[in-house]
Amino acid sequence: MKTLILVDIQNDFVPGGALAVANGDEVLAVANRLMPKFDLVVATQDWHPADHGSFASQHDGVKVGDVFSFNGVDQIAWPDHCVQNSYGAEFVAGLESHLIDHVVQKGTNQLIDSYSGFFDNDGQSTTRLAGLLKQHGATEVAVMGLATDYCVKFTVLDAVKLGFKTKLILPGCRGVELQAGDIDAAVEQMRSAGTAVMRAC
Ligand code: VGL
Ligand code: ZN
Repeated sequence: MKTLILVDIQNDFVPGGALAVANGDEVLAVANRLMPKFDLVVATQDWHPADHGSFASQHDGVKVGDVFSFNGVDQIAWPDHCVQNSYGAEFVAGLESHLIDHVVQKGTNQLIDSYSGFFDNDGQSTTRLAGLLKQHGATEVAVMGLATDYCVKFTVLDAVKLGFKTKLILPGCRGVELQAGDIDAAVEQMRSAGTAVMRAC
């Protein structure tokens, strides 16, 4: 069972979006080319309530990019993005979404962010992703999407922790790079955790 996980290929993460990742739209062609080669395609969708606690707009004195403590977890303050049922939360037009078998939404709890497709950032609650993969008998996953240094990284690290043989498809990823070097550091972290890093595909 070859499984592809597409992470957060949504309007808000591509140029023009609320949390635009530089060249984020370039992952579309890679996703479209790879989907037909996999038996199972699962896409994650960042899916926040309008008053989500990761939004700087919800906190007095907090600006976008600040790190603040949110219910005991360090949280980066983001611009409002991927609000449920908004255009920004939709998959990018041009993504061949009829080839997606399952969509897993995350970040739905107002009180905690969820970068990983598997767990919320406090590691407490799970999405249905792990169960879905097990139900399909998946033991290996390939991961690509947005953003390399946040949702892709945490999804990959959790996949490894859960025992999936995990590949990172680097040409299908683009990152936020809040600080210079964040993307390279994220790739190195994934590699040293046991992820095979594919630099071509
Ligand atoms: C993401 C920041 C906030 C991502 C989601 O998809 O990488 N980053 N929410
Ligand atoms: Zn988010």
